[in-house]
Amino acid sequence: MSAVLKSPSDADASVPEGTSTAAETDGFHLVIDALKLNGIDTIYGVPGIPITDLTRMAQTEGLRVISFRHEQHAGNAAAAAGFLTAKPGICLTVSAPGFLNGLTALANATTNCFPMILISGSSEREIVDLQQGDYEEMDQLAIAKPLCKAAFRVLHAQDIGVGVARAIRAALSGRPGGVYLDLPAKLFSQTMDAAAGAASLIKVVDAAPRQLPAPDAVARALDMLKGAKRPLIVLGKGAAYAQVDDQVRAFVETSGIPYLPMSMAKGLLPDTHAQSAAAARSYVLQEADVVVLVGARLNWLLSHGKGKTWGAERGPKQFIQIDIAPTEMDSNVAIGAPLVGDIGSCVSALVAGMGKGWAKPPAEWTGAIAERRDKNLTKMAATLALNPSPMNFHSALGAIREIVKANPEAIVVNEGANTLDFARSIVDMYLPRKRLDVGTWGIMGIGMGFSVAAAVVTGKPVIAIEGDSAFGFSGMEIETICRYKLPVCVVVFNNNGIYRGTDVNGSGGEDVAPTVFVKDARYELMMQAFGGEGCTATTPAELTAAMNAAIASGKPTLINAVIDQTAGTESGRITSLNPSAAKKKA
Ligand code: ADP
Ligand code: TPW
Ligand code: MG
Repeated sequence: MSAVLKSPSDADASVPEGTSTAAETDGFHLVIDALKLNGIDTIYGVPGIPITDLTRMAQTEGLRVISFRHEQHAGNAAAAAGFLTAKPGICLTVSAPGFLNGLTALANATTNCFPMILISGSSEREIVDLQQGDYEEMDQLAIAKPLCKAAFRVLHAQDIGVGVARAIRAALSGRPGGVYLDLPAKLFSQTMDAAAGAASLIKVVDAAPRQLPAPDAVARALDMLKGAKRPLIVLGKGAAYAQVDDQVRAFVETSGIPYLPMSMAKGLLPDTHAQSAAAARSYVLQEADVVVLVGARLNWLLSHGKGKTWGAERGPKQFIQIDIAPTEMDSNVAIGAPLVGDIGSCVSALVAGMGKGWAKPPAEWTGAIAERRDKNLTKMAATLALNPSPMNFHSALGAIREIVKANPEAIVVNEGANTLDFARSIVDMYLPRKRLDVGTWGIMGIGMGFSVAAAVVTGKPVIAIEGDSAFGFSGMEIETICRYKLPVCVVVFNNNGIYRGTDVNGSGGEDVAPTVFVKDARYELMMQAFGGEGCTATTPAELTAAMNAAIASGKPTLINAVIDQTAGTESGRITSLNPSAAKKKA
């Protein structure tokens, strides 16, 4: 507990008559104490009025303060920290513009079900509400509300404890998400008696209560599963977030059911697991008759559970869905067996209900999957073994695949279009929560923020596999990476642009096409500018050597990996989502 202890002479000089001269605390210290009391040890943010002193004092009081170059990346770091630790990540910003810069990350965290709290300083309520033009005037609370799970404002120092506690509960309980906490400038200098201040703080007990599934819901799910001839499990990032790795594994292995990991659930079981159907994805989605969703939504990433991808012509499928959010059920297709509860409790109840004599899925099904998987893996091995010049996505990722295999504890951060899609399918993951990517929105710009958080939270090496466009959204944060000496190795897949570097200006004018960047850009020089290691790799061997050196040294490194500018496709694997022009070219 920190307090602003006033000496008698201070009191004589500055405290008005009748004011207590006992130990006092203030808004700054109450915010810091409330966070510390709740086990929060790191703040990601950008200083400025009115929170500059808050960042200084937080550092003095033993919190780690990671100061960024732009709030969006601080916010993304907080979100990734939330996903990795299941504690809310904290992003701290100044008012209006800083707040808005952090808001994209808050909305993205909410969309992805990551717990984070955006704390922003704000201007004078009296002036803001009368719209009299205060410094950085904005009604931040109203703007944040529709973009996050909950939003609170604290006006009095004695309510800081409650405000922080409510923010933590809202971020963590039920479906996790982003929370906004508005702290007006005046709050920070408000003083109160230190003992009363300490007593006003709340240590949140059981912020994410377990939620047991109803026994009849478990029985219904088991009945459905018993009748399955071609069952399939889909593991989503909710299952990774829940940190119940042993229970999830027990469910998969006891049931013997083949599973598909969504991208951030890769490694929950090693991608090399015998039951992984990832290399036969299209086949299992089409052919499965009963599907168990474990912390995965039937959104666009799973083609909404219907259509050709799901073998619609073979008739409807039956779904069992495990999720903590009851309203997720039936969001896209009928869920015949909803299992509402926390994933640990739900999968444990299923395993208990299976008992000893549970019949594994028919060999006809698992055999057909194995056959396709082996065929596809053989095909992929042949492609990865090619060594074209210039490098393409496959040959570069073939090298990275081996690096990750040798360093399974490393965290992979991944964004881009082709760079994302190829990396997701080529780079196997071996441990839970080691892959962070563009998530539910397919958002660009998470790269360096997620990398910073991954390094800060885990202390393990981070490998950021970045499209050259994707990297640009957060590239300036390599200074942050250098400043905090973080073990981050950024590999920029440099194909001269968005998707490809080959587009031409249809008008014949001098400007390059909208998707094209400066050719042969030297991204590695950016890292050198801040004292990190920077180099170019034009072959898989050079890439391997540079990555091994980066991991061995732990030094911030940027490798400019030169990729064939003709190799990519429009939007990677989601070309079909581009609207096509009704009017064809003349
Ligand atoms: P993916 O993109 O990997 O398919 P989604 O983000 O779509 O995953 O889905 C994650 C789901 O997990 C969300 O619907 C969320 O409510 C759910 N979830 C998150 N944590 C838990 C938990 N502890 N228990 C149950 N469900 C959870
Ligand atoms: C916040 C649209 C999707 S993918 C992408 C953009 C701009 C970049 C693809 O090029 P990159 O990868 O990274 O070089 P590659 O390997 O295919 O060449 N703004 C935001 N989010 C998204 N998704 C976009 C724009 C987009
Ligand atoms: Mg590119």
